[in-house]
Amino acid sequence: MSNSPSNVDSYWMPFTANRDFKKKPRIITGAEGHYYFTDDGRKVYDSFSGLWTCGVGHCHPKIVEAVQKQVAKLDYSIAFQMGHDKAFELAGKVTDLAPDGLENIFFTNSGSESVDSALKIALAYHRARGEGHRTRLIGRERGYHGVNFGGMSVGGMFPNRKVFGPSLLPSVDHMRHTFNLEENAYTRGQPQWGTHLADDLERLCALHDASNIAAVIVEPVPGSSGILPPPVGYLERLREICDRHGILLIFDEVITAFGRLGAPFAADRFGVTPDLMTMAKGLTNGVIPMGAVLVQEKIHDALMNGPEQMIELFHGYTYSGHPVACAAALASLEVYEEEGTFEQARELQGHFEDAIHSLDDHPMVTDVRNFGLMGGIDLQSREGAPGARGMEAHKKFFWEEDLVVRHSADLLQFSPFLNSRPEDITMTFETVRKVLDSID
Ligand code: PXG
Ligand code: PLP
Repeated sequence: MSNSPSNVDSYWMPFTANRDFKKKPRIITGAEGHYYFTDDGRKVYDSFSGLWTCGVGHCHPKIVEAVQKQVAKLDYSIAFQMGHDKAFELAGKVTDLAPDGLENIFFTNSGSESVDSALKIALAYHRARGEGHRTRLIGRERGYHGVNFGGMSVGGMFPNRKVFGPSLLPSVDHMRHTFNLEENAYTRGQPQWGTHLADDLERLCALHDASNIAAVIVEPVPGSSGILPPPVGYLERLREICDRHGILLIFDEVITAFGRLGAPFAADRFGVTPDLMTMAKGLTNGVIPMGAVLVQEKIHDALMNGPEQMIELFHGYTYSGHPVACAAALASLEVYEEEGTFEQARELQGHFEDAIHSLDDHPMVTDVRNFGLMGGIDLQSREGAPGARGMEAHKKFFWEEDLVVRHSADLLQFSPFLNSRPEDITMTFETVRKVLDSID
């Protein structure tokens, strides 16, 4: 019996070329460890660990069991004016893992919600301190902060913004991105060139007056827009400028949190602690949707004012701290600790770097970038047909090589499992070469 869906018309798929996809659907029906199973009976290697989500592999038995137990014990628990045990336990565990100072956590259901929550908390914090004039938010070109209105506004990916022009938040500006092919092509890890680009924040402080700026949000390593490791010293300089001007620094760690850079958080890896940090994806190993915002204690405490019977922050989601998501997150954190996942990722990064840079000399490749277990390969676009080469490669990987490779236009992205077998990383990039050799 076929496992293929009988009707593919109704489902409007996210960030997908729907019409093209539905001509020949690529359907997943199961997963285990490092593989997906397809409706035509194949086993396919996942080189993107979900969507940067499933660091320890799919259907990890310990996480599956925790979810099964929790859903049978407490399915949902009213989130407002009531609490349940698992949410408090998880809040303690994540804040223990986080860099010092980040002592409070607000739960959401996704990265996009985490970003919008963080921006709102930043605005509320300044207002509570009598600095309500700090309303401007600063993002960065080529930043991706999800698709809700706040995240889209501070984000800097033009295709995501193009259609929504005047409806974006008004009081936003953007720093320049740090991508520069002339200076940094084929860099392994962090580029040496580009530290001075952090001074773009000083330019915006002068233009808008720093006293009007609430927060700066950046991904420590921008992911969706192409894996752009920060120039050496760049994040440190951003931190220093924010401190000088009383501006909150938000790290969007939706991709980088929970081991992707071989440390619990990018903040640990770079030795730079933000005032707020967003996370999602790896919080539950992708098993149940969940996100969160970690905040410095001073931010939380500044908002704990007014009459005690009053709500301090008018913000929250029906599913904030959902019991099943909390159970998945608690089990994931246990697995990360028991299996030494972050250390495993750290040990793999040298091999991953060598493997991905084996494509440096390919004539179709214009740049290769990597940091931790994040990697990107830019393909030269076909004349007049941007994205065509990336799409053709993606389909060949899937149909002919039993490999899922994420692509965004002509960028190939890689997010190997944090517990990958080195030979699978080697296989991935050998297959990339084979496929690039076979297309025009
Ligand atoms: N911030 C960052 C830094 C992200 O990477 C989001 C926010 C939004 O999270 P949600 O859970 O609302 O999707 C993300 C999500 C890709 C890719 O191919 C990246 C994301 C999502 C889908 C694809 O790089 N990141
Ligand atoms: N829309 C309506 C009509 C609602 O009642 C609610 C929540 O009660 C929402 C949107 C927000 O949903 P959520 O809390 O899941 O984000």
